[in-house]
Amino acid sequence: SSIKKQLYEALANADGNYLSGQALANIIGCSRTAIWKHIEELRKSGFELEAVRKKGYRLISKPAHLSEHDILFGLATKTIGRSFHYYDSVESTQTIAHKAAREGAPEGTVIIAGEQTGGKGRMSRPWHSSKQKGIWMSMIVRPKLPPERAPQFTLITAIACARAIEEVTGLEPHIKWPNDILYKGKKLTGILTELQGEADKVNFLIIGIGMNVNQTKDDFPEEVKERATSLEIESGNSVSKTKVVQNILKYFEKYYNLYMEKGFAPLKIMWESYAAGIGKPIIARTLNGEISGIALGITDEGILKVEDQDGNIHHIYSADIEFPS
Ligand code: BTX
Repeated sequence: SSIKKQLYEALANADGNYLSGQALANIIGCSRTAIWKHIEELRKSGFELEAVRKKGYRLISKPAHLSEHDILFGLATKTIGRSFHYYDSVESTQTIAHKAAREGAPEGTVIIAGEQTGGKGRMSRPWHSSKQKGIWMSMIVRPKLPPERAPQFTLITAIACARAIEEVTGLEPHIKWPNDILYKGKKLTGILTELQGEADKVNFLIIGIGMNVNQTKDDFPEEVKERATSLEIESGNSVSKTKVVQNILKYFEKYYNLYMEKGFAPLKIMWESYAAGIGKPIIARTLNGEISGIALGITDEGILKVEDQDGNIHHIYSADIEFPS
């Protein structure tokens, strides 16, 4: 909230000196009760604050991890991320976002967590979300569109993530249809788009992004160690999660607006510039079986086209893709 942000600014500007509740109330223009309440809020977000009778409040340290404040300070968006909730530890940011959306959370609301104890991928597969090492977040959007357009949001989000990675680290990632971002074939990021809608319209989408940022190889569990990587492993430096989040939100807003205005065509071109495996042999595992062939590209709807060895062209709506070696 804006009181919380102003409170943080006032305490940060005080340079470790005490400010009384009344002084803070005067600076911000609110009641002392509101100050007290927002001091508690700051504590919950990981700020260490000292309260001394007759002296007031003093900022001892701000959280070393992602914080709403740091993210909001440098955020260049109009709607995406303007409503923002950080949690230290949750089961899954998707679950929290679904609940918030049902309760009316506005377009662009972002839920972000330091750690997920039950992070999930597609088809209820686990998503490892180790503490403070990555970006675990969900965005709520409410586009006025029919539900069949929802899968395109996975592709739009992938472009935004790839762009943000490039901008912050200089690495050049690839997108593997539909929902993975890879670097040298290893998984950096997974995207999970969930839909709440009716037959003819989307009520809301929850777009989950799990991005590995500062893990070392040993931070990954055995089952994914060989197939996963992080920005730190690939760039050789520790990477600011705050900056990456700010950039994901910035590019997502930009591409989302472009999409609502001009449709998927301009995004398709961008998507193709990042795509891995187009023109190459792939195996697509769908719920109805396996299709092997050459990936031709995507349609204007974002559907994958694969040509099998008999020359039949298959339209694939959802699958796990493997690049045979
Ligand atoms: P997916 O089904 O395409 O990928 C899941 C698979 O990826 C797992 O079965 C495992 O093999 C592998 N995997 C698990 N964790 C990691 C990891 N940290 N890095 C690389 N590979 C891994 C991908 O689903 C979609 C993931 C979305 C995650 C976000 S995090 C914020 C939001 N909350 C939530 O619970 N999910 C989303």
